[in-house]
Amino acid sequence: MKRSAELFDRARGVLPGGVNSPVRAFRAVGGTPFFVARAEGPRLTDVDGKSYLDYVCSWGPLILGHAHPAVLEAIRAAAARGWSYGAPCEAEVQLAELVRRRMPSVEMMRFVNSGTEATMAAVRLARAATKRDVILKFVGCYHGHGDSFLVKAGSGVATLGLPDSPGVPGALASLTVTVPFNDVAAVEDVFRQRPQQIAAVIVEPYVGNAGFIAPDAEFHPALRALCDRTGALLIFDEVMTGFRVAPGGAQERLGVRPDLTTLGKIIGGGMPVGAYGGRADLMRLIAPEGPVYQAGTLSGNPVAMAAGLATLGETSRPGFYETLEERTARLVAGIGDAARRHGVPVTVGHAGSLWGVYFTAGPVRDFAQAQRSDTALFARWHGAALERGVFLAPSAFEAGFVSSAHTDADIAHTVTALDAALAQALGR
Ligand code: KE4
Repeated sequence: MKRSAELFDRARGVLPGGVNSPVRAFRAVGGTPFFVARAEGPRLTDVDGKSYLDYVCSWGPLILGHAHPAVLEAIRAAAARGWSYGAPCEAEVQLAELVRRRMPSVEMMRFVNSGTEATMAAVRLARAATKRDVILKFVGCYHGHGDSFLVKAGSGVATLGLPDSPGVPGALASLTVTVPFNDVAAVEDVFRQRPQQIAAVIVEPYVGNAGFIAPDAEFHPALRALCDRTGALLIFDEVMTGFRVAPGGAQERLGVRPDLTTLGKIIGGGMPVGAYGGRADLMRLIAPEGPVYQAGTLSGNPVAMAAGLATLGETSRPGFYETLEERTARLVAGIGDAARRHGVPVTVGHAGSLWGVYFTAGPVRDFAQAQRSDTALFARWHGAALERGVFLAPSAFEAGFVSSAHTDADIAHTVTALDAALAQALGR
């Protein structure tokens, strides 16, 4: 860990917390982050030469694993033709048409450079289209660092939000209402108390930013019906679930059609890409066709488009998602069996190759229940797993991922290593 430690010391002198995104600093699990020298397939190798089976996968984008040959070749070929034009290119159209084929609710879309940009633009569009200001989100769901989303629940269920970060104006936070995930009654209360005020409901269809929380069967159909009845728009934030939990994302898996969808991660294959899209009548309100402004210097970047096209192309192969889901099921079953053998209360879950583990007895239907999990045990488990060459997300409240580069042997090795890591974390 010597070289990583040296680099982390240097990094902390020039980057807040030594990182470019907070979760990477390992604050939730202790210890200090390893610095990556290279990555290939399912593995990361750090600057001290230690390799790890990677279940973070760049927080979702790398569904094919690292440095996939098809994606590498697409990036190389695109870069050789120049890597930023400031003018339209064919790849933007090709990727948009591919997204639409896989996700028919996305009749039109706009590429941006991150999931945060996508959700910010989607909420601005929803407010413009409905001429309403209030948005409803769910506790534990993360939609990027836009001011409207860094909001904590007010005291009462329907109380307007309070800033959850310095720098977020109270006036803006008060336009966001936050209720528990899976709580249809709480959503109905908000609509009853704020008739005709709700511009949009934005939701992670499967919550991947609180660990892994699956929706109740009736939850999303209820949200759809409430939005239809009240004129609010339903926004599925599929930055994490899009093309991850099914070929057409969570909306295909759940059979619910949102008005708007936000995307990111996989559609860039690891290059900076986000997107928002949905009903054409809504998207035609976006400049220059309509009055709602949104822009971006590097939006639709040709190299990023090429990476996204190559990535989605590989996921279109027959059996891709089935194999991935089967391997993920084997991983989480192995973790759950090991925890039960060690006498540890555990709740595991997955959808496609998005998965999560809580050290608490189930069910975990919302963030409050997730918070009952033993985060100290998770932190010790995370460290012991690292020692055994397995990299889990450095927080009990983050989801895990499996890529198509993870083989059956990798999964079996991981289950054995995580079993031993749990024994160590339990002091056995
Ligand atoms: P980005 O701005 O980080 O590209 O996307 C924000 C975002 C929006 N919506 C959902 C559902 C997301 O999961 C994300 C980002 N996810 C986190 C993972 N917890 C990114 C990791 C990080 O912040 O470093």
